[in-house]
Amino acid sequence: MKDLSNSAQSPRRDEDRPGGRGVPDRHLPPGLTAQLSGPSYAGPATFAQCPLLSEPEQLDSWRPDVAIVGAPWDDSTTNRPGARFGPRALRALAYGPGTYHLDLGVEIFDALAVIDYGDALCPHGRVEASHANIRQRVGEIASRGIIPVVLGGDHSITWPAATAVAEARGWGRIGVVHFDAHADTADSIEGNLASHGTPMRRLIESGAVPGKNFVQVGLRGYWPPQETFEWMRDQQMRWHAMQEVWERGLPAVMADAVAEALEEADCIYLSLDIDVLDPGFAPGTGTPEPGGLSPADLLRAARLLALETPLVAMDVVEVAPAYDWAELTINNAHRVVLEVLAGIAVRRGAASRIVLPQRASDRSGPSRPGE
Ligand SMILES: [Mn+2]
Repeated sequence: MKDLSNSAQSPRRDEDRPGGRGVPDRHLPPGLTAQLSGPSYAGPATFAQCPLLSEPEQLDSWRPDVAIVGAPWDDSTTNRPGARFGPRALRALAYGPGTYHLDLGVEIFDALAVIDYGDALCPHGRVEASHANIRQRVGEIASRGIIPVVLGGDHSITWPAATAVAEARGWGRIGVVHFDAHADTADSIEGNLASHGTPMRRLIESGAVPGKNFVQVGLRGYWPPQETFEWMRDQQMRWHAMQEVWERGLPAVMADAVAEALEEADCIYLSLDIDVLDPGFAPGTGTPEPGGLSPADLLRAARLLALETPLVAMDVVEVAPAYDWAELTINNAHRVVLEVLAGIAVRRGAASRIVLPQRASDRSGPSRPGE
């Protein structure tokens, strides 16, 4: 059971935080602590039963390492809508058996202070207002040196979210590792510049993320068309299609992707469209494309990024619960976040306090993440 009010503090905390000094104030009323300490199907629905904060000032006093924030916007979908229900479903329906990471040997929420910062307000049909609210709420997190984990929403929310992170961490200095069945680099779709098929082009055009800093993994199927890929080549984007994953295996592809992402970027934004998974594992999404990744691969790839790159933000998008079956998609999306949180915990120093299980293939001296 995690201790909600007394998460371990990283010794680097004060240096990491602008103006961060002294002991964080992480007091929760005992009744709320009790409410958040029961089984995951009961009590207020916050992500992984983390404390709920709503005000920027509370971020200053609590000083979490990570803030979860919802972006329940799906009016930019080209096919099946419904991702507006993603954040609440991830909070309410995900199965929460515990928080000890078996492979990394880390008690995630002991090593990392994580809070739920609620949702950005997304009034229906008002894309400009909704995207502005997402940009502001993510900015409130990122500008304080806190890692935002954004729960979509359709993929258009990556435009304002990554823009806010670029503003906080360095315009043109972040790299984006983008898992998706689709490149999402169209110029416009049906005249819509803010479609869920266009956010990556907007980020490149604005200069928030240069094309060279984009690495995409998992592309497959029948979209976008050839001229879009020619534009992507002109931007010096890199991508690793499912065909390459099928031929080389994901570990080899990820080694290249990590190296490419860090070539020029100072830090990494992970953008994860759940449709990168095969629809057999993630039917609850707007634009399912057969032939995708398995959870066993995706979870380890996300973990690897958190372990081996300076990851400063992530989003998980396109979770549309109405099309889900038995919470398959919900649980996979939830676990992707847990993998990243565990990886960040180890990277930030929890590794010195844990013993990793030794692999049979590496008896002579296992290399430990964080070393
Ligand atoms: Mn996408």
